[in-house]
Amino acid sequence: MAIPKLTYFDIRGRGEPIRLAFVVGGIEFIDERLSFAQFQEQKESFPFGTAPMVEIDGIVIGQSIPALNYVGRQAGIYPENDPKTAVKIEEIQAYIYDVNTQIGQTMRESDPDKKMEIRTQLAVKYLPAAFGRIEAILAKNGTGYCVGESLTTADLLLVALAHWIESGILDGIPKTILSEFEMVQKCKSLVYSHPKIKEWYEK
Ligand SMILES: N[C@@H](CCC(=O)N[C@@H](CS)C(=O)NCC(=O)O)C(=O)O
Repeated sequence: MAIPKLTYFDIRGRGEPIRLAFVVGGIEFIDERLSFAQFQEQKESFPFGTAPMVEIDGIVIGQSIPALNYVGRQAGIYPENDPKTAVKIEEIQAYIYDVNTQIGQTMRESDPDKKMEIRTQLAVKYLPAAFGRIEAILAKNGTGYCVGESLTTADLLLVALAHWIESGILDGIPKTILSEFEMVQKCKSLVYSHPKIKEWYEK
């Protein structure tokens, strides 16, 4: 069987949780990173005209979360035969995706004043409320992870969202906005201290 391949940009973004799932599972993979120009040339070869794309086990997966969970299943961080745990993971992922979309929409706003206005609203209202909900889920679970007692693909997605916000690249959204969410910070430190993930970032 061919080595699985992840095709994405040379950024973390939607590709990094999938990279980390491969890494956690110790699964060899080709980490193809395209420039934006290369992507434009190849765009029509992606199932939905977007990246990431994962080629694995003879199939092509063109949506990031199904790809993450497919790899996660092989990595042991998404359940094989436990629909109740799986749906709780997917529920959190769907919410994180909603939050991502709210921020992502501002990237396409060409009027800088309008962009700042929307981002300020997100920073003041939407994001504190959204992360308050995520914090409550983490607190209720009580292990530091989103679901259950160990790392799942939901945690990888949450950490990717937190990284995007905390990297400081989103003008108008203070990079410190998540510091008050202790459970989110705890989940992050659990993920980043996973031996294989630590090794990946030290490379
Ligand atoms: N629902 C898709 C969204 C993918 C998506 O929007 N990818 C962006 C990069 S993060 C992209 O390919 N943008 C380039 C384009 O749309 O031309 C997924 O989760 O995979």
